[in-house]
Amino acid sequence: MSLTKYKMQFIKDSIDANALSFGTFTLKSGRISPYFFNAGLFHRAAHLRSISRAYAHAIASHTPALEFDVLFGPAYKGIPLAAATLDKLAEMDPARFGNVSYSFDRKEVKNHGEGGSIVGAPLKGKRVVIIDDVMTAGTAIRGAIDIIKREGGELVGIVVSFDRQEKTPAKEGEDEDAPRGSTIGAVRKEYGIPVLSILTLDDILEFFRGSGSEDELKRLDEYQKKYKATD
Ligand code: OMP
Repeated sequence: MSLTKYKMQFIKDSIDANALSFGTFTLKSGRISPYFFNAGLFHRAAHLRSISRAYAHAIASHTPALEFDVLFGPAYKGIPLAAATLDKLAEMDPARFGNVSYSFDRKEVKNHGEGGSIVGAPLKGKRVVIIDDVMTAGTAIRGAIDIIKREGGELVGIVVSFDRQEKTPAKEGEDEDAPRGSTIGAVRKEYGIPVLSILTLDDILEFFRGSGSEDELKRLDEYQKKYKATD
């Protein structure tokens, strides 16, 4: 397996934006990780262009083709991602994506003016793809799925920027070291939909294998051996 040109470029841009950083990080799960991916750091124009292009590429190149009407970006982090990615999709393939819409939720429901909790395209009866940053425990994604259900939309896919490929933390009484699946895998099975990601930890390992950064590679490799999910 070799990294595609667009994955290579996105890894380089992620390091340049400091969105992919190496050191010692405590995760939401309490695990101590030698790396962290922070999609919020793609705020410079050139970086926003890079991440939205990478999302658009992941969506457009998925097989079988992902057919959808609305790209839904949950507040707050998903909002600029949805708008910028849809713009890139329409630029890449106007015939296929020119009529797709975006929307997002309000954190506080507005009961004056136009009212409601969705801004942008209504979701009722629409095929919806969720765009989000990183899925760890899946809390944010499950919140977005509830919104789509409540609004009468049909969830057909999810796209995230980074898949850490980690097993879920052990539940009470479970052995932490026992093999387990990932949250992304669980969401795929539960909803029967594709969950795409621009990059995975495997991609980062491959990148370092090719670049001779032995120290990073060793730490990442050890971490992956310890926490890699079965799916
Ligand atoms: P869920 O909404 O529970 O899936 O968690 C997503 C959160 O994981 C993000 O909002 C971050 O706080 C966190 N996170 C990252 O963004 N990047 C990482 O590389 C690792 C984590 C994490 O804490 O696991």
